[in-house]
Amino acid sequence: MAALAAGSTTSATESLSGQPLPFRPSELKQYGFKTEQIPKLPVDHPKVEELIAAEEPVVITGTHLVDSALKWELNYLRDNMGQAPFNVYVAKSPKFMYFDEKKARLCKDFRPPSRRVEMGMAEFMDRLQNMSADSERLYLQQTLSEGVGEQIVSDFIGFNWAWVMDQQKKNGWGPLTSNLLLIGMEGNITPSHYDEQQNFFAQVKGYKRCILHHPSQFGCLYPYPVSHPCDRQSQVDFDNPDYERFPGFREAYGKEAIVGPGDVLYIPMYWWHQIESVPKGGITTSVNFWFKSGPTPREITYPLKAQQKVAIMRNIEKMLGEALGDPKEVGVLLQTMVSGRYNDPKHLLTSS
Ligand SMILES: O=C(O)CCC(=O)C(=O)O
Repeated sequence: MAALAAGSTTSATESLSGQPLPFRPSELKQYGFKTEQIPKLPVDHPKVEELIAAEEPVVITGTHLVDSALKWELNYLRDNMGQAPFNVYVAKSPKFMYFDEKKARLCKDFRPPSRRVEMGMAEFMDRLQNMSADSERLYLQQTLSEGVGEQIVSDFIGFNWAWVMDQQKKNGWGPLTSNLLLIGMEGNITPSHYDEQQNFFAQVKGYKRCILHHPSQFGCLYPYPVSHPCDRQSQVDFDNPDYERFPGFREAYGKEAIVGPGDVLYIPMYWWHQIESVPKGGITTSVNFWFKSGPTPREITYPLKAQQKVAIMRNIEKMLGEALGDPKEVGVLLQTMVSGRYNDPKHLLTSS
Protein backbone atom coordinates (compact mmCIF):
# COMPACT_ATOMS: atom_id res chain seq x y z
CA MET A 1 0.00 0.00 0.00
CA ALA A 2 1.54 3.29 -1.04
CA ALA A 3 2.17 5.88 1.66
CA LEU A 4 0.21 8.97 0.68
CA ALA A 5 -0.22 11.84 3.03
CA ALA A 6 2.67 12.35 5.42
CA GLY A 7 1.84 10.20 8.39
CA SER A 8 -1.34 8.75 6.88
CA THR A 9 -2.24 5.68 8.86
CA THR A 10 -4.08 4.14 5.95
CA SER A 11 -4.18 4.67 2.21
CA ALA A 12 -7.13 6.58 0.83
CA THR A 13 -6.35 5.86 -2.77
CA GLU A 14 -7.14 2.19 -3.11
CA SER A 15 -10.76 1.42 -3.85
CA LEU A 16 -12.23 -1.33 -1.67
CA SER A 17 -12.80 -3.47 -4.75
CA GLY A 18 -9.02 -3.40 -5.28
CA GLN A 19 -9.45 -1.58 -8.60
CA PRO A 20 -6.63 0.86 -9.26
CA LEU A 21 -7.81 4.45 -9.31
CA PRO A 22 -7.28 6.51 -12.47
CA PHE A 23 -4.80 8.99 -11.00
CA ARG A 24 -1.41 8.72 -9.40
CA PRO A 25 -1.36 8.60 -5.60
CA SER A 26 2.01 10.37 -5.71
CA GLU A 27 0.22 13.41 -7.19
CA LEU A 28 -1.76 13.86 -3.97
CA LYS A 29 -0.54 16.59 -1.66
CA GLN A 30 1.15 15.58 1.53
CA TYR A 31 0.10 17.42 4.66
CA GLY A 32 1.71 17.63 8.07
CA PHE A 33 -1.09 15.93 9.99
CA LYS A 34 -2.10 12.32 10.31
CA THR A 35 -5.28 10.94 8.85
CA GLU A 36 -7.12 7.68 9.06
CA GLN A 37 -9.39 6.36 6.38
CA ILE A 38 -13.13 7.04 6.46
CA PRO A 39 -14.96 3.69 6.32
CA LYS A 40 -16.37 2.83 2.89
CA LEU A 41 -19.36 0.51 3.19
CA PRO A 42 -22.19 -0.84 1.06
CA VAL A 43 -25.54 0.79 1.73
CA ASP A 44 -27.05 -2.31 3.37
CA HIS A 45 -24.19 -2.70 5.88
CA PRO A 46 -25.64 -2.20 9.39
CA LYS A 47 -22.73 0.09 10.34
CA VAL A 48 -23.83 2.67 7.77
CA GLU A 49 -26.94 3.59 9.74
CA GLU A 50 -25.01 3.45 13.03
CA LEU A 51 -22.40 5.88 11.73
CA ILE A 52 -24.97 8.30 10.33
CA ALA A 53 -26.94 8.20 13.59
CA ALA A 54 -23.72 8.87 15.53
CA GLU A 55 -22.84 11.78 13.17
CA GLU A 56 -19.67 10.07 11.98
CA PRO A 57 -18.58 10.30 8.34
CA VAL A 58 -18.94 7.29 6.07
CA VAL A 59 -18.56 6.70 2.33
CA ILE A 60 -21.58 4.72 1.18
CA THR A 61 -21.61 2.65 -1.99
CA GLY A 62 -24.63 1.26 -3.83
CA THR A 63 -27.12 3.94 -2.79
CA HIS A 64 -28.02 4.64 -6.46
CA LEU A 65 -28.59 8.17 -5.20
CA VAL A 66 -27.42 9.92 -8.37
CA ASP A 67 -27.37 7.04 -10.87
CA SER A 68 -29.50 9.11 -13.25
CA ALA A 69 -26.73 11.74 -13.31
CA LEU A 70 -23.82 9.35 -13.95
CA LYS A 71 -24.27 10.09 -17.66
CA TRP A 72 -23.67 13.83 -17.15
CA GLU A 73 -20.76 14.16 -19.59
CA LEU A 74 -19.85 17.74 -20.45
CA ASN A 75 -21.56 17.57 -23.85
CA TYR A 76 -24.74 16.19 -22.28
CA LEU A 77 -24.76 19.06 -19.78
CA ARG A 78 -24.08 21.57 -22.55
CA ASP A 79 -27.07 20.25 -24.54
CA ASN A 80 -29.48 19.83 -21.64
CA MET A 81 -28.72 22.32 -18.90
CA GLY A 82 -30.81 25.06 -20.46
CA GLN A 83 -30.11 28.73 -21.03
CA ALA A 84 -30.14 30.00 -17.45
CA PRO A 85 -26.89 31.57 -16.22
CA PHE A 86 -24.83 29.60 -13.67
CA ASN A 87 -22.60 30.80 -10.87
CA VAL A 88 -19.00 30.21 -11.86
CA TYR A 89 -16.18 31.16 -9.52
CA VAL A 90 -13.02 32.34 -11.23
CA ALA A 91 -9.63 32.44 -9.51
CA LYS A 92 -5.93 32.43 -10.21
CA SER A 93 -5.31 30.05 -7.34
CA PRO A 94 -6.65 26.48 -7.22
CA LYS A 95 -8.03 27.29 -3.76
CA PHE A 96 -11.65 28.40 -3.94
CA MET A 97 -12.31 29.52 -0.40
CA TYR A 98 -15.99 30.31 0.16
CA PHE A 99 -16.86 33.85 1.26
CA ASP A 100 -20.14 35.57 2.05
CA GLU A 101 -20.72 38.28 -0.54
CA LYS A 102 -22.94 40.37 1.79
CA LYS A 103 -20.34 40.41 4.56
CA ALA A 104 -17.61 41.08 1.97
CA ARG A 105 -19.36 44.29 0.89
CA LEU A 106 -19.21 45.55 4.49
CA CYS A 107 -15.55 44.68 4.96
CA LYS A 108 -13.49 47.21 3.05
CA ASP A 109 -10.09 45.54 3.56
CA PHE A 110 -11.29 42.15 2.33
CA ARG A 111 -9.71 40.83 -0.88
CA PRO A 112 -12.01 38.12 -2.30
CA PRO A 113 -10.08 34.94 -3.18
CA SER A 114 -12.23 34.45 -6.30
CA ARG A 115 -14.89 36.33 -8.23
CA ARG A 116 -18.33 35.07 -9.10
CA VAL A 117 -19.33 35.35 -12.73
CA GLU A 118 -22.66 34.33 -14.23
CA MET A 119 -22.28 32.38 -17.44
CA GLY A 120 -24.27 30.01 -19.59
CA MET A 121 -23.32 26.34 -19.64
CA ALA A 122 -22.06 26.60 -23.23
CA GLU A 123 -19.66 29.42 -22.38
CA PHE A 124 -18.45 27.55 -19.28
CA MET A 125 -17.78 24.42 -21.35
CA ASP A 126 -15.97 26.42 -24.04
CA ARG A 127 -13.75 28.02 -21.44
CA LEU A 128 -13.04 24.64 -19.81
CA GLN A 129 -12.16 23.08 -23.13
CA ASN A 130 -9.88 25.95 -24.19
CA MET A 131 -7.81 26.32 -21.03
CA SER A 132 -4.16 27.22 -21.30
CA ALA A 133 -1.48 27.01 -18.62
CA ASP A 134 -1.97 30.64 -17.62
CA SER A 135 -5.78 30.71 -17.77
CA GLU A 136 -7.66 31.46 -14.60
CA ARG A 137 -9.28 28.47 -12.95
CA LEU A 138 -13.03 27.90 -12.94
CA TYR A 139 -15.40 26.23 -10.51
CA LEU A 140 -19.13 26.07 -11.28
CA GLN A 141 -21.21 25.97 -8.11
CA GLN A 142 -24.90 26.28 -8.75
CA THR A 143 -27.95 25.30 -6.76
CA LEU A 144 -30.09 22.96 -8.85
CA SER A 145 -33.41 24.73 -9.17
CA GLU A 146 -35.81 26.02 -11.76
CA GLY A 147 -34.30 27.16 -15.02
CA VAL A 148 -32.52 23.91 -15.90
CA GLY A 149 -33.61 22.03 -19.03
CA GLU A 150 -36.29 19.33 -19.10
CA GLN A 151 -33.88 16.41 -19.40
CA ILE A 152 -31.93 17.53 -16.33
CA VAL A 153 -35.20 17.93 -14.42
CA SER A 154 -36.07 14.36 -15.38
CA ASP A 155 -32.61 13.11 -14.23
CA PHE A 156 -33.10 15.06 -10.98
CA ILE A 157 -36.49 13.45 -10.41
CA GLY A 158 -34.75 10.11 -11.02
CA PHE A 159 -32.41 10.55 -8.03
CA ASN A 160 -32.98 7.95 -5.31
CA TRP A 161 -35.15 10.29 -3.24
CA ALA A 162 -36.67 7.32 -1.39
CA TRP A 163 -33.28 6.47 0.15
CA VAL A 164 -32.21 9.98 0.99
CA MET A 165 -35.57 11.04 2.46
CA ASP A 166 -35.65 7.83 4.50
CA GLN A 167 -32.30 8.86 5.99
CA GLN A 168 -33.67 12.31 6.76
CA LYS A 169 -36.65 10.78 8.57
CA LYS A 170 -34.68 8.16 10.49
CA ASN A 171 -32.22 10.75 11.74
CA GLY A 172 -34.81 13.38 12.60
CA TRP A 173 -33.26 15.99 10.31
CA GLY A 174 -35.09 19.08 9.11
CA PRO A 175 -36.01 19.70 5.46
CA LEU A 176 -33.74 19.40 2.44
CA THR A 177 -32.55 22.95 1.80
CA SER A 178 -30.73 22.60 -1.53
CA ASN A 179 -28.72 20.54 -3.95
CA LEU A 180 -25.52 22.21 -5.05
CA LEU A 181 -24.08 21.13 -8.40
CA LEU A 182 -20.29 21.46 -8.50
CA ILE A 183 -18.32 21.15 -11.74
CA GLY A 184 -14.63 21.72 -11.22
CA MET A 185 -11.25 21.45 -12.84
CA GLU A 186 -8.74 18.86 -11.71
CA GLY A 187 -6.66 20.23 -8.84
CA ASN A 188 -9.37 22.65 -7.62
CA ILE A 189 -9.58 22.80 -3.84
CA THR A 190 -12.35 23.89 -1.52
CA PRO A 191 -10.33 24.66 1.63
CA SER A 192 -11.28 23.34 5.03
CA HIS A 193 -14.54 24.69 6.45
CA TYR A 194 -17.63 23.46 8.24
CA ASP A 195 -21.29 23.85 7.34
CA GLU A 196 -24.30 24.20 9.61
CA GLN A 197 -26.15 21.52 7.67
CA GLN A 198 -26.11 17.75 7.27
CA ASN A 199 -24.71 16.75 3.88
CA PHE A 200 -24.91 13.72 1.63
CA PHE A 201 -22.17 14.52 -0.85
CA ALA A 202 -22.68 12.49 -4.04
CA GLN A 203 -19.85 12.10 -6.52
CA VAL A 204 -20.94 11.97 -10.14
CA LYS A 205 -17.80 12.25 -12.31
CA GLY A 206 -14.09 12.12 -11.51
CA TYR A 207 -12.48 11.70 -8.11
CA LYS A 208 -12.30 13.93 -5.07
CA ARG A 209 -10.14 13.63 -2.00
CA CYS A 210 -12.13 14.59 1.09
CA ILE A 211 -10.24 15.45 4.26
CA LEU A 212 -12.40 15.78 7.35
CA HIS A 213 -11.74 16.90 10.91
CA HIS A 214 -14.02 16.33 13.89
CA PRO A 215 -15.87 19.40 15.29
CA SER A 216 -13.81 19.05 18.49
CA GLN A 217 -10.82 20.28 16.44
CA PHE A 218 -12.16 23.83 16.38
CA GLY A 219 -9.09 24.82 18.42
CA CYS A 220 -6.76 23.31 15.80
CA LEU A 221 -8.36 24.87 12.73
CA TYR A 222 -8.89 28.50 13.76
CA PRO A 223 -12.00 29.56 11.87
CA TYR A 224 -12.31 33.22 10.88
CA PRO A 225 -14.52 35.29 13.21
CA VAL A 226 -18.25 34.88 12.65
CA SER A 227 -18.54 38.48 11.35
CA HIS A 228 -15.81 37.91 8.71
CA PRO A 229 -16.78 37.10 5.09
CA CYS A 230 -14.88 33.80 5.50
CA ASP A 231 -16.87 32.77 8.60
CA ARG A 232 -16.74 28.94 9.03
CA GLN A 233 -13.54 28.67 6.94
CA SER A 234 -10.24 27.65 8.53
CA GLN A 235 -7.53 30.30 8.48
CA VAL A 236 -4.88 27.60 8.32
CA ASP A 237 -3.32 27.00 4.91
CA PHE A 238 -2.79 23.21 4.92
CA ASP A 239 0.08 23.60 2.41
CA ASN A 240 1.95 26.09 4.47
CA PRO A 241 0.66 26.26 8.04
CA ASP A 242 1.77 29.23 10.11
CA TYR A 243 2.46 27.37 13.36
CA GLU A 244 3.33 30.58 15.18
CA ARG A 245 -0.14 32.02 14.65
CA PHE A 246 -1.89 28.65 14.73
CA PRO A 247 0.07 26.41 17.14
CA GLY A 248 -2.96 24.18 17.80
CA PHE A 249 -2.79 22.98 14.19
CA ARG A 250 0.08 20.70 15.28
CA GLU A 251 -2.56 18.66 17.12
CA ALA A 252 -4.83 18.31 14.08
CA TYR A 253 -5.80 14.74 13.21
CA GLY A 254 -8.05 13.99 10.26
CA LYS A 255 -10.01 11.37 8.40
CA GLU A 256 -9.97 11.06 4.65
CA ALA A 257 -11.42 9.27 1.68
CA ILE A 258 -11.34 9.40 -2.07
CA VAL A 259 -14.81 9.42 -3.58
CA GLY A 260 -15.55 8.38 -7.16
CA PRO A 261 -18.65 8.10 -9.36
CA GLY A 262 -21.65 6.72 -7.45
CA ASP A 263 -20.07 7.11 -3.98
CA VAL A 264 -21.90 9.14 -1.36
CA LEU A 265 -19.96 10.69 1.51
CA TYR A 266 -21.96 11.60 4.59
CA ILE A 267 -20.45 14.85 5.94
CA PRO A 268 -22.02 15.43 9.34
CA MET A 269 -22.95 18.95 10.34
CA TYR A 270 -20.07 20.98 11.85
CA TRP A 271 -17.43 18.53 10.59
CA TRP A 272 -14.58 20.34 8.88
CA HIS A 273 -14.05 19.30 5.29
CA GLN A 274 -11.50 20.15 2.63
CA ILE A 275 -12.45 18.79 -0.80
CA GLU A 276 -9.85 18.41 -3.53
CA SER A 277 -10.47 17.42 -7.16
CA VAL A 278 -7.54 15.06 -7.60
CA PRO A 279 -4.70 16.42 -9.73
CA LYS A 280 -4.52 15.11 -13.30
CA GLY A 281 -7.88 13.37 -12.76
CA GLY A 282 -9.94 15.44 -15.21
CA ILE A 283 -13.14 17.39 -14.62
CA THR A 284 -15.12 16.53 -11.49
CA THR A 285 -18.88 16.73 -11.00
CA SER A 286 -20.66 16.37 -7.66
CA VAL A 287 -24.14 17.03 -6.29
CA ASN A 288 -24.72 17.53 -2.62
CA PHE A 289 -27.87 17.14 -0.56
CA TRP A 290 -28.00 19.65 2.29
CA PHE A 291 -30.46 19.14 5.12
CA LYS A 292 -31.28 21.34 8.08
CA SER A 293 -30.54 19.83 11.46
CA GLY A 294 -33.39 18.44 13.52
CA PRO A 295 -35.05 20.49 16.28
CA THR A 296 -33.08 21.01 19.50
CA PRO A 297 -33.90 18.14 21.89
CA ARG A 298 -36.22 19.15 24.75
CA GLU A 299 -33.86 17.68 27.29
CA ILE A 300 -30.20 18.58 27.02
CA THR A 301 -27.79 15.80 28.00
CA TYR A 302 -24.33 16.45 29.40
CA PRO A 303 -21.51 16.49 28.60
CA LEU A 304 -22.42 18.51 25.54
CA LYS A 305 -21.17 17.33 22.17
CA ALA A 306 -18.44 19.30 20.37
CA GLN A 307 -21.06 20.26 17.75
CA GLN A 308 -23.24 21.87 20.43
CA LYS A 309 -20.25 23.77 21.80
CA VAL A 310 -19.46 25.15 18.34
CA ALA A 311 -23.08 26.31 18.07
CA ILE A 312 -22.80 28.01 21.49
CA MET A 313 -19.56 29.76 20.48
CA ARG A 314 -21.17 31.01 17.27
CA ASN A 315 -24.14 32.41 19.18
CA ILE A 316 -21.92 34.14 21.73
CA GLU A 317 -19.82 35.72 18.96
CA LYS A 318 -22.94 36.93 17.15
CA MET A 319 -24.57 38.28 20.32
CA LEU A 320 -21.45 40.11 21.41
CA GLY A 321 -20.91 41.58 17.95
CA GLU A 322 -24.45 42.98 18.01
CA ALA A 323 -24.34 44.13 21.64
CA LEU A 324 -21.01 45.89 21.24
CA GLY A 325 -21.87 47.35 17.87
CA ASP A 326 -18.42 46.61 16.49
CA PRO A 327 -17.04 43.13 15.79
CA LYS A 328 -13.52 44.41 16.52
CA GLU A 329 -14.48 44.74 20.19
CA VAL A 330 -15.53 41.10 20.56
CA GLY A 331 -12.03 39.67 20.95
CA VAL A 332 -10.96 42.40 23.39
CA LEU A 333 -13.98 41.80 25.59
CA LEU A 334 -13.55 38.03 25.57
CA GLN A 335 -9.84 38.36 26.40
CA THR A 336 -10.62 40.70 29.29
CA MET A 337 -13.25 38.32 30.53
CA VAL A 338 -11.10 35.16 30.66
CA SER A 339 -7.50 36.25 30.96
CA GLY A 340 -6.05 35.42 34.36
CA ARG A 341 -9.45 34.24 35.54
CA TYR A 342 -10.41 31.02 33.83
CA ASN A 343 -6.95 29.45 33.48
CA ASP A 344 -6.62 28.30 37.09
CA PRO A 345 -8.64 25.11 37.80
CA LYS A 346 -8.67 25.95 41.54
CA HIS A 347 -10.93 28.90 40.81
CA LEU A 348 -13.51 26.84 39.00
CA LEU A 349 -16.45 25.32 40.78
CA THR A 350 -17.51 21.91 39.61
CA SER A 351 -21.18 21.39 38.97
CA SER A 352 -21.66 18.21 41.05
O1 LIG B 1 -16.83 19.76 -3.62
C1 LIG B 1 -16.39 20.81 -3.19
O2 LIG B 1 -15.44 21.40 -3.72
C2 LIG B 1 -16.96 21.44 -1.96
C3 LIG B 1 -18.22 20.79 -1.47
C4 LIG B 1 -18.60 21.22 -0.08
O3 LIG B 1 -17.88 21.87 0.62
C5 LIG B 1 -19.90 20.80 0.44
O4 LIG B 1 -20.66 20.07 -0.23
O5 LIG B 1 -20.21 21.18 1.59
